[in-house]
Amino acid sequence: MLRPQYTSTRELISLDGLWNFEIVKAALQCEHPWTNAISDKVQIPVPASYNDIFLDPEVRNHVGWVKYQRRVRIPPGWAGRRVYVRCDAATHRGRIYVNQDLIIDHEGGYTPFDADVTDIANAGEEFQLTIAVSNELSNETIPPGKIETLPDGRRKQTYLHDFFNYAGLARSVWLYCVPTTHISDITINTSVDWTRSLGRIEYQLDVQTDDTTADLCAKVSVRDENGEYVADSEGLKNAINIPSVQLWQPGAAYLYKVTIELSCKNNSVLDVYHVSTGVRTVEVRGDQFLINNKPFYFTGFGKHEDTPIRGKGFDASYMVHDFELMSWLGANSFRTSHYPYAEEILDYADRHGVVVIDETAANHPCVVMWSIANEPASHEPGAREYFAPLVQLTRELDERPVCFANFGLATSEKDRITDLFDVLCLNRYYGWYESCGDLKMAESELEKDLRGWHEKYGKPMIMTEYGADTIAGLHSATVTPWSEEFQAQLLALYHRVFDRVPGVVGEQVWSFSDFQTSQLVFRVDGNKKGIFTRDRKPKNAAQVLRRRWLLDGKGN
Ligand code: GCB
Repeated sequence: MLRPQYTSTRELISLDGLWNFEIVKAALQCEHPWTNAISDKVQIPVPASYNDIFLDPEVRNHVGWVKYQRRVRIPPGWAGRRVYVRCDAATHRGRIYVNQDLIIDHEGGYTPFDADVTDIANAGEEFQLTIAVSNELSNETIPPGKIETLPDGRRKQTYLHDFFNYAGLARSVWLYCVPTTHISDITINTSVDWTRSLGRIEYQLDVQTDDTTADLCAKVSVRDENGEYVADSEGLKNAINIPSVQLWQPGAAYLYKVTIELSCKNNSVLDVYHVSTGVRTVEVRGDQFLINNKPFYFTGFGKHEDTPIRGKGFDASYMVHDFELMSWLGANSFRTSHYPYAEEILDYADRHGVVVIDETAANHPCVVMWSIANEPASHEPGAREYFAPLVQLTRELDERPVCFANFGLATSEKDRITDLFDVLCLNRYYGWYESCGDLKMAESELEKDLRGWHEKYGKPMIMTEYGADTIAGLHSATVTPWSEEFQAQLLALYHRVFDRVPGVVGEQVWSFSDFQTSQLVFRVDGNKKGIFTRDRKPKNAAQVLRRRWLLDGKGN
């Protein structure tokens, strides 16, 4: 599925802005008339999670469906093309209605979906667009959860993951059109012939057409960052060689612009689409992680999409500022914990040479590895049977290394699945959840743990979570959990161990910034393990990281 794009053959209109909004009351859940016009007395911004926009706890803690609605006009010039409404995400389930008709029902709160409205709405006319969104989590959703009915009849969503169940239209909504015969998917793989400094872009196009007799062909051309022609090729599937290739490097991104022109043989161009791509290689060799044939050391964070008021709503200002803060510390990477992020964020990482461990399929040069689970019960019977086919499927779909984030209970003796993966990712909280405040014990336990994994598997290891909750402004000259000094001391301890143990190829602190969670006695207005506060002010520990990553050059 391709993202909508404005090209010489395609157009798009942003539907972001204020929409009419309504909470669907639980009692009406089933028979509610979904498509009634919603009053404009309550309006809500898109993109944003709805929970923190209003002050009413009934909205914040609502369990079930809400409705977003607005009127949309299809431009008259779009007659004869295919027209779609595209939702970049509806957390966790979304239904798109055009006037009275349900067009699509999509499950999965962090992935996009399209509704084809061509045969329902006419060019030049207006229609009522309703998007119903449900935030319910069950044992069949990702992430999972459970709904309880309280004695007073209210429904309560409970869940085990440690981030607030933000919901709604947190990413953009679009109206777009494509030619009836159009490029529907593009797969790009890149490789390098090191002896000849030759880059290679292999591509494959999928096409959708109503005309089964059409004799289609494609021209694919590559331009460099200055817009200069580099090479081209023909056919729906082929490869293009790039002499004296400029590699996409961590910290020094280089993106080629690939232009795909679909046409009928001997006829004019039918469709045009552009893809920015980088040429780079990724390989696991022994206990090393190589990018472009050179050992790479990950520095950075596990992140969340989380900001005040907007919740998980995409915000370009926060995005750019977050990347600025990461670069200020010398961080070279992050993990998209614990769900697929907005595509805009991966685009930005592509453009700025930031390396990503991604939790979903999206083809970006910045993505060097797939993480297919966070802290599963990999020590329990059945774990292997569950994960083996998933790893196999991931490998069939893409050639990048595969990992999962292991948690403390699934020790190197008890874990049943690590041999299936390429890289060991470990989340550890010695000194915090275990031996809280005892830094001496934490240091020896951590070292023993890491050495155990290295001796058993000899694979590269990345610490994908380590850290301590810290209240900004709480200071102590003694070893005091929750203080800024404690967080700094704890990180320094982990770093000493990483530098002693062979096979450690990365450190990603949990977490980039403080973030909202469900209400629990050990969460003070959310999780406070951020190196930055929720409004992005640095805590003391930022200096420890800056010294190590930027000034001492660890990972650079
Ligand atoms: C973890 C989880 C992360 C939590 C973190 C914590 O292991 O992966 O989602 O937020 O611990 O702070 O407890």
